[in-house]
Amino acid sequence: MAPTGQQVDEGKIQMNDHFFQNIEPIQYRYYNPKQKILGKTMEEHLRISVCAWHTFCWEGPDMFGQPLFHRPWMKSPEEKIKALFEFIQKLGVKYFTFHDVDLAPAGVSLEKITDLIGEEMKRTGIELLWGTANLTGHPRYMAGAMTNPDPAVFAVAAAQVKAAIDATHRLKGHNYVLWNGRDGYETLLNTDLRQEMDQYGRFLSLLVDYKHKIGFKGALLIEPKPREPMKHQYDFDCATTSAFLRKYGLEKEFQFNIESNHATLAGHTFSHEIAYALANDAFGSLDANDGDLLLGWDTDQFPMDLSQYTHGLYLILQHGGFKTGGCNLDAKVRRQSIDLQDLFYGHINGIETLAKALLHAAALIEKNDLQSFMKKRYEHWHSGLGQDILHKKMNFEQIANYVQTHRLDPKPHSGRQEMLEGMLNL
Ligand code: XUL
Ligand code: CO
Repeated sequence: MAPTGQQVDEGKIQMNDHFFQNIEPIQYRYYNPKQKILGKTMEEHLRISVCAWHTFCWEGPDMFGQPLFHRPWMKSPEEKIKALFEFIQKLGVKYFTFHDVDLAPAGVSLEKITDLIGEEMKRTGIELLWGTANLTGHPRYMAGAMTNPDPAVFAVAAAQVKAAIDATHRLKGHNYVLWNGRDGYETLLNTDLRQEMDQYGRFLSLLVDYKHKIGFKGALLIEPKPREPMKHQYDFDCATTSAFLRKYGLEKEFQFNIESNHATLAGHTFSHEIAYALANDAFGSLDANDGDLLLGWDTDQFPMDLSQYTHGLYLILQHGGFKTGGCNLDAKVRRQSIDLQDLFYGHINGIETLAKALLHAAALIEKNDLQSFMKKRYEHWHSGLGQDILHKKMNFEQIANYVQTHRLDPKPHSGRQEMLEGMLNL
């Protein structure tokens, strides 16, 4: 059994500098992990995590250009793991996330790699926010993993996810994530939509059964994304995925991992997706990044949009904050940022944005102006007519009679959007 971060004695944490020897542990302007805000430390609120795939695995190719990041750790999984943990220690955050293939590519035993990761977790005190399986890269998944027309591909995907959740469980991961980028379709001319949705539903039920069987205590999260690489996705956004989960009776078993850039690709704001998940008791975690609204794809930039994160964290804090989830920096440097120090600038910017947004969001909660405006706006639903309607004491005819007998002629009220925007930003 691999040891994990939770058992670490903080006094025994060692720094093993190798790849980033000339970089001192980062001191931030806003991120102060031990600072208390609304009864919890910043570290406990934000639960910031660094992902293994972008910085440690991605070599920087694009549609027209070759790979150009030749990082010193890319030669072996062992070096990647070393670099990942050294980097996170320099940043001074507490969590990481990984896909099976990030650290255990084809031909490398995930079990052996899990042992190695466990040793690094023990040495550093860093914990696993979530693990996942990459079900998009391998050619066998060309026509989807669980929604593939061939049941043999479904079976291989099931075996892969079983191994990935086993590894996540051994490493005491706080969540297990599914993002199934090819489980959608390009054309209905070759796609049986009902059949594919039934397959996907079946796969998720199998995963739920297995999770309970092994006693995995973390949450199962789905990460909606509307397109890219496929044109239509079965998990387009939180609302579409909620309907899908309800159809298969799975809505109590999954929460959402909401990614800012995925929300905007779906034509929503990040706050909309967060609010929708919270309103349906399905909020789990965040993949914190920014998209470029002028480009039509998932650019995964470091989070810099302060007002978007202020609003998002304000909504989350109002609902009691993160439980098993956190803020995973699912972000990468631009292709021209070729130096190792650029990796630090990107992550530092993201962490500072989250910290500053948390401070703003907490100040908004303390001031209470936005909440009291909202409360007042709906106050009539909390007594008399409003309560009678909501609690089924009136039918359509009785409501119509009420309108007549009370000569109801409601007057419009300002929504005060500009005043509220000022409260959020100033
Ligand atoms: C893809 C994406 C993934 C998931 C994990 O757009 O965001 O990296 O976060 O599979
Ligand atoms: Co993501």
